Amino acid sequence: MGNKSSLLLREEEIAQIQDETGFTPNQIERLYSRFTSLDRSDCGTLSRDDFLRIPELAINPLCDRIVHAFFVESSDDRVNFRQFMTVLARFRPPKSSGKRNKLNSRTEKLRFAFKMYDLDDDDSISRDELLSILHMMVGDNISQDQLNSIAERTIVEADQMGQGTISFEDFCKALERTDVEQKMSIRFLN
Ligand SMILES: [Ca+2]
Repeated sequence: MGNKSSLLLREEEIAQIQDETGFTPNQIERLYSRFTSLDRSDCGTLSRDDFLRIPELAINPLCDRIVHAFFVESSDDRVNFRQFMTVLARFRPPKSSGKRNKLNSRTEKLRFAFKMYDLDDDDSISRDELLSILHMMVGDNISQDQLNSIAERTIVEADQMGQGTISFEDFCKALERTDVEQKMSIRFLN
C-alpha cells in the first residue's frame, strides 16, 4: 500500500541529484518513476530482489555482479534513489545533455568495469576471478581447458608488473585502445 504522495521527489532533491550526477531534471523524474515502480513495498528503497525484476538485467549473465555494484555503498542491503542514480551516472554517455560530471569520465567507467571483475575487492584481478567472470559469461559453452588458457593468456598480456594478477593500471593499459566511453554508455531518454 503505502502513501504514494510521500514518495514524490522534492525540488531540492532533484537539484541535489542533478548536481551529483549530471542528469537533467527530466531524466531524474523519469528514472524516479522507474525506481518507484520497482519498489514494490513502497518504502523508498530497493532490495536485490527488486532489481531482479528488471527483465534486461535478469537475462544478463553478469546480473549478480551488476546488482552487486548498486549495493557496494549500502550498509543495510537496500538502495535509495540517490545511490541508484550515482551508479547509473557512470553509464551516462560522455557528451550527453545535462551538466558535466566526473562520474561518467573514462576513468570512472573503467573503475566500475574493474570492480565487476574484482570479486573480493582487493584491487587486483586474480586468475581465479577472471575465470569465474568468464564462466558467468559463457556458461558451459566453452570447455574449462579453453577458459583456463584464455584466462592465462589475458593475465600474461595485461600484467605489466609480473605479479600474476591484473592491477587497475594494467586494466586501463589493456583497454587503452578500446572505446570504453561508448561501450559503457546507455542512452537515457531526455
Ligand atoms: Ca581480487
